[in-house]
Amino acid sequence: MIGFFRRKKPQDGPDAVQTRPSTEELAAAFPRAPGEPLPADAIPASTPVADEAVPEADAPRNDAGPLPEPAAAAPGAEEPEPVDAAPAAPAGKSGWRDRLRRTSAALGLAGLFTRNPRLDDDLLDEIETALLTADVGVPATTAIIEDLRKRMKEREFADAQALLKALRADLIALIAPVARPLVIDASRKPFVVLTIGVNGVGKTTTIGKLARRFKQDGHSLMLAAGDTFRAAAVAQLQTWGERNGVPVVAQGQDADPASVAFDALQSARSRGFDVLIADTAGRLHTQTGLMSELGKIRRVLGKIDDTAPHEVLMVIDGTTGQNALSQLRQFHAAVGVTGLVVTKLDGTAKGGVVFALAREFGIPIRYAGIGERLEDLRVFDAEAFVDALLPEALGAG
Ligand SMILES: Nc1nc2c(ncn2[C@@H]2O[C@H](COP(=O)(O)OP(=O)(O)O)[C@@H](O)[C@H]2O)c(=O)[nH]1
Ligand SMILES: [Mg+2]
Repeated sequence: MIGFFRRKKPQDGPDAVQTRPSTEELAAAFPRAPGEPLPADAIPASTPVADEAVPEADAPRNDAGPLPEPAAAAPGAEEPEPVDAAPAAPAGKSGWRDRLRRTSAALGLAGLFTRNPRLDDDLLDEIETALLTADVGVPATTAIIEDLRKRMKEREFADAQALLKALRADLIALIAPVARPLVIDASRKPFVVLTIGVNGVGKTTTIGKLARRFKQDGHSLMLAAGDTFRAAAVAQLQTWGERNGVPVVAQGQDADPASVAFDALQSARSRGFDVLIADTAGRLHTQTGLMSELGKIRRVLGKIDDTAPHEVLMVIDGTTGQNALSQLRQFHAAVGVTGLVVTKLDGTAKGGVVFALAREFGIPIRYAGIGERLEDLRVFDAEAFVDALLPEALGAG
């Protein structure tokens, strides 16, 4: 049978069947087919992982691979190079504002308030529509609008500008609790970051950005090429490693990702690195077999250090809108997410999903991706984010 590889998983119940696409279908789905040669300086696997150390590492690799998700797998998702032609975002709040234009435009509040609107229910309706358009989601939008309506009825606002100030405060209050930066615990050596998410969301790019950041902060670090589904994915991580002068542990394409993670942690520990960041293949949150593979990676890391991974960092593509919620729900159930990175906030009108994520899960948002360059990863800052979405005059005040 060349076409489909099917496997029935007993725990999935009688009707659950894993359907795998053929190599040809995958090649068509991923514009750059596997097969790119690995750089010669890849650090080889030092020791093969003993069977007893990885008892779960028995599933054939063919059974676990990413499928593209229409909303997330953007063309060019496999480019190892960032777009160096585009300048990095300016530092500070202006960088956020510069990059979040589309979401800001979707909110459309700047235009609304320059028209000097009347303080009435129509104004609230307009704000409600703007929040929904930017994908803030119904529950978070309703909570904000009801709060503003109540306070308007109580005559708390002198004018529309005062209401906008209250909106700003409400938006910040919604996300401030999740703006908790990632702190590398120096007593965990190495501090292990497991990076997960759907295909094409920006995991590998984010790892490259993080490597730069951690190095600048004085941490020594190592990367693990745990996306073994495509040779190109291994090469992409190695390119980021080279750019940052950071070693990459790889076993090449088709290696068991749990084995790569195990090997990398052993190596990072024996060489005394401060941080290990492990990449993984993208997977759909609906693919039960692939989701359980993440649990396996987690367990295998725990065999070397029972506190590892110290951060399960889920990367979410900000352009996916409300779909991000079901992705996070499933990944969290499978592997326990401890932190989020929301990427591509520079290219979306749907950046409001950050508010929905914050309200529904309360999981810390560690970083925001606001561009493709190494510098374009910001520690998530609730005020800077909200002010980038609202009229400038208000943000400055
Ligand atoms: N505009 C923009 N593009 C990004 C950002 N983060 C990643 N990308 C792009 O998203 C695409 C997929 O990234 P990649 O790291 O390969 O995704 P992965 O499949 O999750 O590892 C690449 O073209 C990246 O340059 C971001 O914050 N902004
Ligand atoms: Mg990747």
